[in-house]
Amino acid sequence: MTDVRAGLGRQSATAFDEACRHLVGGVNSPVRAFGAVGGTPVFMASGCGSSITDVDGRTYIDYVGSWGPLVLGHAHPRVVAAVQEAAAKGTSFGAPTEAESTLARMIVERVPSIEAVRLVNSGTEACMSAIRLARGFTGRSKIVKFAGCYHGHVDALLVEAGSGALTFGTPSSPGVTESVAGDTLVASFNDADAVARLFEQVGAEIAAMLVEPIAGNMGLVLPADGFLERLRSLCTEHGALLVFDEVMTGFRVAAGGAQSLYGVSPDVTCLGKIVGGGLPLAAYGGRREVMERLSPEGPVYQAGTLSGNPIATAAGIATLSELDDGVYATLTSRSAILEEGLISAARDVRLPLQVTRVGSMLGMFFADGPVVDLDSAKRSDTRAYATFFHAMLERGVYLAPSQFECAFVSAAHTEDDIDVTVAAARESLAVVARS
Ligand code: KE4
Repeated sequence: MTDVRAGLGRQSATAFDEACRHLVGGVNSPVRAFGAVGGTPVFMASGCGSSITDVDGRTYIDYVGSWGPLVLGHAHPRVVAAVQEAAAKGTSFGAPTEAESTLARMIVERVPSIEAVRLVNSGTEACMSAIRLARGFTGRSKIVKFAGCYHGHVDALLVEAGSGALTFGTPSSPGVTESVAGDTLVASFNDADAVARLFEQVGAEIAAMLVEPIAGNMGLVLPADGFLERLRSLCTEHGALLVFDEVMTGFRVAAGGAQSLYGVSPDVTCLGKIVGGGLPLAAYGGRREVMERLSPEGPVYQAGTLSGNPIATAAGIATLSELDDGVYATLTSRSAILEEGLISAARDVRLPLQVTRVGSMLGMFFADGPVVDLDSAKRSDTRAYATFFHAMLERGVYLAPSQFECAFVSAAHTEDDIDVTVAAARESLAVVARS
């Protein structure tokens, strides 16, 4: 029987009280506050390989991995050494460095659709800049996004489907103006016909379509056969740019990202998470004809004090350097064992659990039928997920504190980690079944 830890650690509770004194909500990113699963957030103190340790000294097998960046696991020796060596030479210059060129070359070598790239500091910044670039390149204003896809806290993308046939966006957050949201059209993921209708109606005004090629922010939702190919052809036909947001999938599902798995080339790709090795670094890149519209070559402005920061580029270079075919094969095989274990455990307690997986990204929906878009994702039993989350936490397994996120397996997760996780899931699913 896995040791079931009673309740929350005392030190985490104290740390949360202290954090709430000066940090809004006690956190620096909302999902960390455990709002979706209830309870008080666990404060972490350190990580090593596949495990993470909280301020009470409790250690967990970590499937959050900082929301994706830690594909090598925590504190990988090569990444730590690279960061230490870079830091000792100075933390920032605000001037070009050779490391930025090295990382740019590594990105171009791995992602064939990218001929030129710009390094930035977050996925949000990459997506925000890609939109501006697309509008500058096409001279058009409208952006198409998909319900349930998340691209960071960009005003133009904090938009949900409005009413009415044209699905003009309405703000999904106060502070986003109607005029900004009005330039964003929202379609349903995997509904290519709805996108075709949008193009029929306002195609000449559409600058770009932005999509997570594998959606990871409504849980893990795979593109239907032909969906991405259809988006590609619609954008080509109407002169809009196809932008793949591969902040999560880039270097995660394959060296060349989702676009290499599905054989669909976007005009621009947004990257983040893994490309920075756990440090604040992201990127966007694409066809040179598009990218050269960016300042200083072109008129589309985008800048950043810490863009291409030497410490972050060192972490990114060290991380990408470790990711060879053998690592991807191991990531996939270990993740497949976990997927099968979860499916089998849910079947044994007759719980409706949909498990989705691409490479080392997994999703779990407590839902009766397949999840193909936001509406079907929302039919999941989020209370069941919350119960599962806490039961797993008590058994030493740290999952995303939200049903609408993904689990990530790292190269540091051993077969034993997977076995322990499946055993904990078997017990935790029994808890859900009894609740
Ligand atoms: P950041 O600005 O958080 O670096 O990246 C935004 C972003 C853009 N595109 C995709 C596909 C993303 O998944 C993200 C950020 N992902 C979330 C987790 N699903 C970050 C976690 C958080 O917000 O704290």
